[in-house]
Amino acid sequence: MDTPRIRQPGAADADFVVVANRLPVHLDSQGPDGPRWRRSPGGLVSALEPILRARRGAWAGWAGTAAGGTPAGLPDEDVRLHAVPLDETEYREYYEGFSNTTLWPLFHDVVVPPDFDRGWWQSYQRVNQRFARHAAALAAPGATVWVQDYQLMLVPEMLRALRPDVRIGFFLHIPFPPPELFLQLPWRSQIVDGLLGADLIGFQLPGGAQNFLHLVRRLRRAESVGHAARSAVLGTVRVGDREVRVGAFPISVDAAGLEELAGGRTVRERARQIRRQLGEHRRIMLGVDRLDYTKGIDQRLRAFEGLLADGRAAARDTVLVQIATPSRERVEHYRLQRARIEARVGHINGAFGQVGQVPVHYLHTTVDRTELAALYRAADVMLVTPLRDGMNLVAKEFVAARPDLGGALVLSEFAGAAQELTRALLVNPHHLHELQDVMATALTLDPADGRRRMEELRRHLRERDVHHWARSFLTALGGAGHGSLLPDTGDPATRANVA
Ligand code: ADQ
Repeated sequence: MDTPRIRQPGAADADFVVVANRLPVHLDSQGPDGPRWRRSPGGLVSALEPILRARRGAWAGWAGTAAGGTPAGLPDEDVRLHAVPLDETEYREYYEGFSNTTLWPLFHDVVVPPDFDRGWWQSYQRVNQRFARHAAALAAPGATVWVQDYQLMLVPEMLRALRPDVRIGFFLHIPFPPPELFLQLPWRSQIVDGLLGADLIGFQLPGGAQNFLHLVRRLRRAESVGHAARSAVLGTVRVGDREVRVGAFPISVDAAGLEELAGGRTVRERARQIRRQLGEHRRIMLGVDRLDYTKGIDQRLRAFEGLLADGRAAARDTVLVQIATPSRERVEHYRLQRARIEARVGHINGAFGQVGQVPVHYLHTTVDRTELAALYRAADVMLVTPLRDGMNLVAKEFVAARPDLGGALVLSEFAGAAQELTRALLVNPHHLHELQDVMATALTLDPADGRRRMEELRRHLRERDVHHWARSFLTALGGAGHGSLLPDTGDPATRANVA
């Protein structure tokens, strides 16, 4: 799937349909024969690709191109991609507006205040309806459709109205907030009804699933909610004659793939080169994030500045490398956040650097997988300090990329990953002094202790990788009486989670 094709609407013949805001490809270049597409990196596509291939699968999503964007293309024999068009206004209102200026901050503890705008909501409804129509047109009779994330929370109900024969799963990648926050949303009942169109609603953490069940109890009759403490499924909701299952399925990374990449010669050499470039004798702290106000980049920089100020770190012996992927750049809070971060980097380097030796290396860019793996391998301390995060894959990627058992992971308690990666150095990033202390501890961690911690983290990740995640969700969605969606691979997840 290196140069994937995007197909036009065709026959309803897919047994397994993934519906996500984005297709797992991006436009590489415009050649004489039309657009060339490149596969976008990401765990979701690696996890789902084998299933898409085995089960006559299709993936429906926006292709990421501007107005009218349905790129031409022919069916791809292996993985069929199907573009859902969005125009510029819809991108602004449905994506940047309702998804990322209303839902994103509301679901992340209101780190910044969400905006509620009726026009954006109408656009969100229209676009969700379009995604539902496209999914309905792709799905074979009795197919399974897996809808992804907060941009598409109305799709399950809309799709069910169009195609009552299909089985529908929904997975939320971001946190689900406590009811008292969610209830601020003017369109709260519609969103809940939208989700309840699914047969299985998956959250990252049990806490998110419980928040949702509490909310349903408040908004609908209490007796509609039942308990089902079976494997990952934590509760059920009765909707008419249907039963909707609600559970927790923590997402993960392709641990084996990353380990292989990180253990390879190219990555090891590049990691050595990075260390040489930054100064052999210096300790390297690393941050890798989308430039998002939920990721706690500013807090991390402030904490590092404090360590430089009180002498627990100095530019000559410590360097912080912060890689920040450009993200949602037209949304106001993202612009403000970028300005704040860049001003702070400038301030720190101005105050504590000297010619040829700055304490912070800040790159506002996306790096490729090899470079990312090399950075993970070069780091002495990985800083993952979000104020709130559904899971955080960077933390898991770092662990997967350290077969040498080196490196210390500083991890926010407010990242979903903290519930599994309990042997990391856990920290409350809202508490500046604690963050400084934990960063200082990480810089001086006893190597034997560090290796023991890393060993345990890696053991967990080997069992709970992204393939385990996809299998456990799809097995739970398959449910009793419908037969499993997956062949029995011997993975315990396939056997354990049949509800
Ligand atoms: P994100 O908020 O995007 O995901 P995260 O889970 O950390 O956050 O995933 C980011 C991905 O982008 C990682 O795979 C990382 O390697 C990559 N990345 C980040 N910065 C990069 C850079 N500069 N260059 C290259 N790659 C970079 C949402 C939720 C998370 C949840 C995931 C998956 O917000 O909580 O873990 O979905 O469910």
